[in-house]
Amino acid sequence: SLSASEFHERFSKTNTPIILGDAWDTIPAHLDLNYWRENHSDALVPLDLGTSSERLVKLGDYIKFEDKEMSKGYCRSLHTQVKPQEISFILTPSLQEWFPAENATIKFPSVLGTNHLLERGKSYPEAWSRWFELFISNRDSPGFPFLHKDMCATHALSMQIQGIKRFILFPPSDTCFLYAYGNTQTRSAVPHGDIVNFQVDLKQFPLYAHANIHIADLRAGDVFFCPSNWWHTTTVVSAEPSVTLGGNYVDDANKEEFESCWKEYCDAQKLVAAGA
Ligand SMILES: O=C(O)CCC(=O)C(=O)O
Ligand SMILES: [Fe+2]
Repeated sequence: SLSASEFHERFSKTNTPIILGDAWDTIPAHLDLNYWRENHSDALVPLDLGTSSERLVKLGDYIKFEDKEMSKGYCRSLHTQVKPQEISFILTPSLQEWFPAENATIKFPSVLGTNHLLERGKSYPEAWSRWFELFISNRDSPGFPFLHKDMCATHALSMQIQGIKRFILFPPSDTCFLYAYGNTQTRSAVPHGDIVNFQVDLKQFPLYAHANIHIADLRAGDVFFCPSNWWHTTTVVSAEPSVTLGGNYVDDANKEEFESCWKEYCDAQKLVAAGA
């Protein structure tokens, strides 16, 4: 029953994560495992197998969850056709690349307000105007492989279709405790597996002791708002496999920071293209 303006005032403007429970009327509830099995069994999807290896498999084979090796993989936002060195130039969200017709039917939840990525005539990829990602895994998969924050200060949303997915989160002010690395400083060196098992080695990562961990268990029918610059990683905690539709967007609260990050990103790409 929350209105878009109430959502904006209470959660978006204050950059506060929130689970909107029992939001079935807002999410594409039909996209459960049965649907994927019945309609897209032969489609090839990428599985993240950890330690930088991945493999294309038939979706129907994977979601039987019978093959031990395959079951340890995470079907997530990787690319099926693009070579790794091209990824940063293409920036097509996974659902759009794997299942464009399904992607076209998904609606941005109206409670989240105005999504500025829908505006045309901007330099960022048109594909971002329908920025949805498909995530499927079960408890045998370690989950999203690293603690990170999403690019260009975008907000993230997750629509939980089936199973229970655990988000582990840290506020932006914890960045100094999370051992950020990489060109954009958006990944944490603290191992994902140790975070989700609450076993981080404090001798190796002493500052982690000061971090403020938050846990959000998403149940089927939930919509989760992960505000810009919040660090997050995930794992599945239900016996039932998990199906999540994720996405990223920009509203009034993060527009300015998004635009400045996007400009910086484009400038960096120009340098890379010039051989820097
Ligand atoms: O649903 C998940 O595993 C989280 C995905 C995520 O954080 C991302 O794709 O950036
Ligand atoms: Fe993310």
